[in-house]
Amino acid sequence: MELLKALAAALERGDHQQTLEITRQAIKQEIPAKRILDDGLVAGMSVVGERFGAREIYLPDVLLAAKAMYAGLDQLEPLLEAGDMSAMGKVVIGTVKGDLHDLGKNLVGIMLKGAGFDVIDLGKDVPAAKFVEVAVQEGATVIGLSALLTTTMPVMKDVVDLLKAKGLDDAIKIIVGGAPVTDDWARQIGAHAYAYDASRAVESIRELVGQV
Ligand code: B1M
Repeated sequence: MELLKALAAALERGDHQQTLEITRQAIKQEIPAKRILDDGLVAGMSVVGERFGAREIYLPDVLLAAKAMYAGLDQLEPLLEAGDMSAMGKVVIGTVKGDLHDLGKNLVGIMLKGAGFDVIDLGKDVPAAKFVEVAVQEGATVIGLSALLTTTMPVMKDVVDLLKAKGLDDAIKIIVGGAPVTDDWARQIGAHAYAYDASRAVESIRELVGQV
């Protein structure tokens, strides 16, 4: 659809004003929020990632694209959150220590809230011990870890190991995700689940909550 292509293009240019306006237009035209997200904002950000990886654009461009993505996400958030609000359980989420990428983690949080979960978002650059400490304090049954850098993925294993050392890995389940994270990695470090994207994270977390 032309409008969503224009949205992706505005995000690629890092034009937050246009991203905001086109997102509003798309909402007005009653295009489903999930579609605006996937075919507009996320599609644009994928191109930004490829171009950054190929050194065609640089960090300031990526920062502008992230700012634009937040402008669009702000508009979509109430629609994505407008799901079934019955309490499904408590989930602690965050991006692991050393990692400042939080767009994907925030999306997971938005979708979880929409599905009726109580979400405690610890933000980004979160030390391993903090995840376990807050989950215990708050009586959460799931910890969701996000990592976007290969160098920060090992922090996920630290959280799993810490939970095991405290004998809590039956009571609290860990799900991992983020662009470089795979199902194999999740198995290798002993996490209970892996999800490729935010929608699948919600499905997996529903299953994990059922296991506790
Ligand atoms: Co950075 N960055 N970045 N970056 N950045 C990547 C990740 C990179 C792949 C780009 C590239 O080279 N092609 C590369 C990593 C290479 C690697 O490790 N192999 C990279 C790099 C190198 C860096 C810096 C080191 C650059 C530098 O300083 N020289 C630096 C590191 C800073 C740090 O963290 N310490 C850096 C910085 C940044 C910005 C701050 C500029 C910005 C982040 C802004 C922000 O998040 N607030 C940024 C961005 C935007 C990106 C790319 C372009 C886009 C990431 C993104 O937001 N995607 C990224 C390229 C890419 O991923 N292709 C890149 C959109 C988002 C919706 O998707 O986060 O993947 P994503 O989330 C998805 C799924 O992964 C999944 O669900 C979401 C979709 O539904 N998911 C989960 C995520 N978490 C989940 C958790 C779950 C389940 C699913 O369960 C709990």
